[in-house]
Amino acid sequence: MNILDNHRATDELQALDAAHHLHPFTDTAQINANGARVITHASGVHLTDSNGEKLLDGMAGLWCVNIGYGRKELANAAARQMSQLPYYNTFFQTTHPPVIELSSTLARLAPADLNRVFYAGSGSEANDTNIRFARHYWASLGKPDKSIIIARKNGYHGSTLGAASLGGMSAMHAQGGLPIPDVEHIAQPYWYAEGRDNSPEEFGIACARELEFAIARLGEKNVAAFIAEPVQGAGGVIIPPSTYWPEIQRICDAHEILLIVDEVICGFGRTGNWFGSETFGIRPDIITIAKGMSSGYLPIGGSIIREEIAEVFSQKGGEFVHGYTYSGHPVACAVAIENLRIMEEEDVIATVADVSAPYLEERWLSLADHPLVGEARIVGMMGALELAPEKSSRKPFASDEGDVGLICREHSFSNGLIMRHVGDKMVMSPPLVITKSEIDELVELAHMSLDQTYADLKQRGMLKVSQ
Ligand code: PXG
Repeated sequence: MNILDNHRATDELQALDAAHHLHPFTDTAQINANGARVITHASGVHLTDSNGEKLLDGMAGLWCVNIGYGRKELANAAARQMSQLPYYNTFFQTTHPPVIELSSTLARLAPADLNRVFYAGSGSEANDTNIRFARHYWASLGKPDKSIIIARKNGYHGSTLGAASLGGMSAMHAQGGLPIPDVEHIAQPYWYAEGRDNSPEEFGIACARELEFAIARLGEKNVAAFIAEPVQGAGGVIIPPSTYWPEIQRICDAHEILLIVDEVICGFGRTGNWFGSETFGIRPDIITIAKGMSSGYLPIGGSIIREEIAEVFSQKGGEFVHGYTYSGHPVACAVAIENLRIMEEEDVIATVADVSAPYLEERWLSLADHPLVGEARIVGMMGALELAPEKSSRKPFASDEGDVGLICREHSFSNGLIMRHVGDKMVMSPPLVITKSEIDELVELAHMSLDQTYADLKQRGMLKVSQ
């Protein structure tokens, strides 16, 4: 039997899935009525479903399969480590070679003096660590009142209680009594939707100044940290105006607060450098990492902390009463090491910066000419299209937000392209190893999906502007 065909028939799989599996970020009634799409294998940038249909994965899984699917070296690294030491913890004065190797590799690759790594199983867990770390850091310096974390509306930092509180997704806060205490949210630098008559540059400064106003309002003595993604991914690939990050950096330098940069999506090449912080000239105190670190082959996340801060923390903090069973899991570490080795050996980042990202940019931005597209934007290998009822007014559709995006997403899936919709924005973030001809395929399928969506909207009378 072919190992790849070792599964039940599609309808049987769907019925069992509906009966026993609850999906994340999913309306259960809806998925069970439609039947989930069953993905059975993958290679390079393509997925195959249980009916043998091939899909171009324009999302790299969930923004994570940076080196593409089917890399045997990663499977072999996992198998080797599983045979030698499948598990041991890093609590109680113990360690193991893979976690040591990975930590020193990350310290070498991470910006400047980010040198010490605390591991988690995911980006969410790592951001929970960051909350506890930042608060305990200030407490150990005799400033226990510094506990407020300032974050942003429409930011995404994960799904655990702490990380979802840092996130600024109102739909998430509405379920389960969030946010936790001492988290404040300021405006996001989303010029297209919120910039009104300001130029992007003016708007970038105005949004950044909200941080300074928040620090003044809350009292610097009460603020522990500011957290933000270099580019908001799940929020819809919101690329800040060029003025934003320099002003944020100035404010963080001028005040005694930690700057936590969530690199879970932007890290490991997505923006054309190893880290988004390099692309935007940010000097973080802590970065959150996950996803691309292992190209998603195994779950692993972490926080990389600036040497000086980690040193103070180690000298004054005593025991940090925090950790996960799988902090520094040896097999996940071995896979991450192999993933990073391949990225370095194959010069993945340089190829992105010099070849793939410029080509994807040229092709992606050409979609801005489509009558349904109000704006096309891209940085590195992540981009968005603002679907709009009229070309240049930046006004939304009269229909509920997300209705149009969903229609386009469905067309895209039927055409064999995985794009995600965030409201009425289409976003893409393909594996970094996508070739030029695969980029052509992606953009042509996206174009076709836009045409079909446009025809649908016309037919249904949905090309109406919100009043
Ligand atoms: N920070 C950022 C910036 C993220 O994008 C997390 C933290 C949380 O990581 P974990 O590993 O706990 O999921 C993320 C995750 C989407 C989508 O649909 C995005 C994420 C996760 C799931 C879905 O865009 N980002």
